[in-house]
Amino acid sequence: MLIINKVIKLNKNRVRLAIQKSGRLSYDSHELLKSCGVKINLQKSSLFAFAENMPLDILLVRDDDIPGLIMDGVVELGIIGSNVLKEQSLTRLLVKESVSYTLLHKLDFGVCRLSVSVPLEMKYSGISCLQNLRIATSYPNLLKRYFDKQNVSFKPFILNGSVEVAYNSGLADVICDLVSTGATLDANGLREVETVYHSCACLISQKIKSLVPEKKIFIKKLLNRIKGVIKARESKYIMLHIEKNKLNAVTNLLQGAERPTILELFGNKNKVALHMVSSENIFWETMEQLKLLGASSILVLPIEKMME
Ligand code: PRT
Ligand code: ZN
Repeated sequence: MLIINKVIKLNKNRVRLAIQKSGRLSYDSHELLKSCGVKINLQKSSLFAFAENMPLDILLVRDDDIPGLIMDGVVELGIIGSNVLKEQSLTRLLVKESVSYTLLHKLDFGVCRLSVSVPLEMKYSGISCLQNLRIATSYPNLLKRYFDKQNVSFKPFILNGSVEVAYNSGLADVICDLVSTGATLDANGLREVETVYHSCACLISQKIKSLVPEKKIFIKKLLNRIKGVIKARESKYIMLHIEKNKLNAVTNLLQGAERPTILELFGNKNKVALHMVSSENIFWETMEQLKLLGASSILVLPIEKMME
């Protein structure tokens, strides 16, 4: 904390961004910043880093600390899983602490769901099967909100890690934990029955109104770059040759960010070249359908940057 305070004092005029130091969100957070042109200079302490080319300081912390750092006004920006953000917001409301932040943008990583999972052998016909059971979780508030809505009561058993082993070790009847591929549940003989919350990483800030104009301007610029990076990652540039009378069929198949560009082909009056930015990823199935329509020379290229 001493070092954090020192950084904050030294860089009062710079925007401070908190990201996870090491964990599932760290790599993607660093990559996102790099793609936005932020040149990060990692300090020896590795508790903070600064951008060489922008007024931005980066604090590397545990993910659980990020909502508090934002809401208590220590940093202006944070990248955090919405599961942690929501859970901590509910805790703060319970103890009558203020909950204040602005959600700037949902990010395209850290995607997971908070689910209730039961043993494979358990017969399950609906949430009432969970009435009064002991549920192991690190997210008691999100779980309670979900159960309250359905008028079902349960006994929370709070664990801060290794929730998936709670059933096999006899600590709980069922569990409520984050799931992404489902492999951990499989390995522990459990299956998902209720999705309590859908989560992804988010860029949040202090209440945007409370920031000084210079910081607001910088945050807006960074946000536009982040939006551009995410949009580019979701989009593809497509080029193909097609007969003129098949153009409508082709454009119906491709979700375009904008209208396609059509170019005449040299020495062939019936065919054209079509260039377009697709706002969706192009899968092999789509390429096969294009081929069936008579398209040839189909190229799908990644887009590095995009600005609308
Ligand atoms: O040390 P620090 O406190 O910073 O990190 P942490 O250990 O608390 O969190 P970490 O790094 O494990 O996760 C950070 C964030 O990543 C979470 O808060 C989520 O927003 C997001 N995330 C995305 C996940 C997962 N996917 C995920 N699968 N967090 C955890 N898991 C775990 C889950 O708890 C279970 O143990 O992975 C296992 C299940 O994965 P599958 O693929 O087998 O289903
Ligand atoms: Zn954590």
